[in-house]
Amino acid sequence: MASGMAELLRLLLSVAEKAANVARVCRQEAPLFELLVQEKTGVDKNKKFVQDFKTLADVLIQEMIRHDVCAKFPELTGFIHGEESNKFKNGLGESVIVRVCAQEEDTTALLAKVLDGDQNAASLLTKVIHQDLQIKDETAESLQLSISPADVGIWIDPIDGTSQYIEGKEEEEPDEGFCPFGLPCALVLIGVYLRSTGQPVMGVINQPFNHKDSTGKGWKGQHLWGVSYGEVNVCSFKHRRPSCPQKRDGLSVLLSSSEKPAVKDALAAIPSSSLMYASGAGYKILCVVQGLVDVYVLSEGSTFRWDSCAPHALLRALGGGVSDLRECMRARVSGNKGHTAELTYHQPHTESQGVDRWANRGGIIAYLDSSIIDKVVAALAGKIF
Ligand code: 2IP
Ligand code: CA
Repeated sequence: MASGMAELLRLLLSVAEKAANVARVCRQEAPLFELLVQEKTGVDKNKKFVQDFKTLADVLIQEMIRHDVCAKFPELTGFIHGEESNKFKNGLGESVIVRVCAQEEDTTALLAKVLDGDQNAASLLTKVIHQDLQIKDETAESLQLSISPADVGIWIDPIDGTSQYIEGKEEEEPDEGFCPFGLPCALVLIGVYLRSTGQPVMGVINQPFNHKDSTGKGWKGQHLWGVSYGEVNVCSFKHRRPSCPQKRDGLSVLLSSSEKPAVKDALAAIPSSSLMYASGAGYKILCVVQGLVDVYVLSEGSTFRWDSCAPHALLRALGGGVSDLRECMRARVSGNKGHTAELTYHQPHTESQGVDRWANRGGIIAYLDSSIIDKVVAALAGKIF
């Protein structure tokens, strides 16, 4: 079954590119853009649909990935998870289950029903969803892994950094640097984990808005992937030395702008550390993957398995990882220094309800070099949790 995982990777690269096309089309085509940015206020609040169009875009991407993957790999049915529920209510109060149909016209009809009869918007979306798109990548195609698609499960975050996507600030990513906010922070994340151990083994990241095209109006994206299983560690991103200008000497730490002041103060007290901020959980891990910062630290349980699975696989392929911050701190207290407490992706917190079952609730620490864990944990000891 060696080629099964290579085939799966090729399919995930293609379907992530289709997802990026949906994300771009929703901002580029006027009828969709109007729906995307509509503010639901006052009397108009429930006139259109009960859920937002942005949620529909998310669900649609998720269902498209599910549809395309299950069509080729039926053994993955029931093992593809995402954040969104596909049950919708339209303006007439009718319940519609959003799914991608075998025939294009059936998908259009179904979407028109969710979109309160807006045929134009429905067919614009359907066209992208049903396009046949193949991404070619020689390295990906020559992969040999001793596991098969029947051994894995998938986490999808259709659009991570939704607020940046909706706000749409047109920052371009600087050469060898990162954007603190704006469209480049929005990412499509598809992570693959091993059903038996929960270890992330494959990740595809598509950044739909990486740089402007030659007309200056549209956007071009980029994708990255990584595979880490057994002896095979391959990442499409290659590090260039010396690293970027934003990465200074000392320890560069990337945080959410909403991080607790106590955490910021404790990390700022590490000799020659510098704190930086960016939007999007996936984007922050991607900055670590690209070596633009040394570490991403988050003290809250505000990210979920779908946020971290894909970029975690890329970090592992490069020798790094993503760990549970609280577990790392506990390990230090109990003298178990060096225990990395890496996140796994197969088991829910059974005592929790809804999305909290899949929260990365001890916070996270993402690194290329695991010796950084000790420095961060020592600085935070006694200050949080
Ligand atoms: C969000 C998104 C946010 C992030 C949050 C994620 O996912 O990545 O940007 O917060 O943790 O759950 P922050 O930017 O402060 O790190 P989504 O956009 O899919 O809701
Ligand atoms: Ca997310």
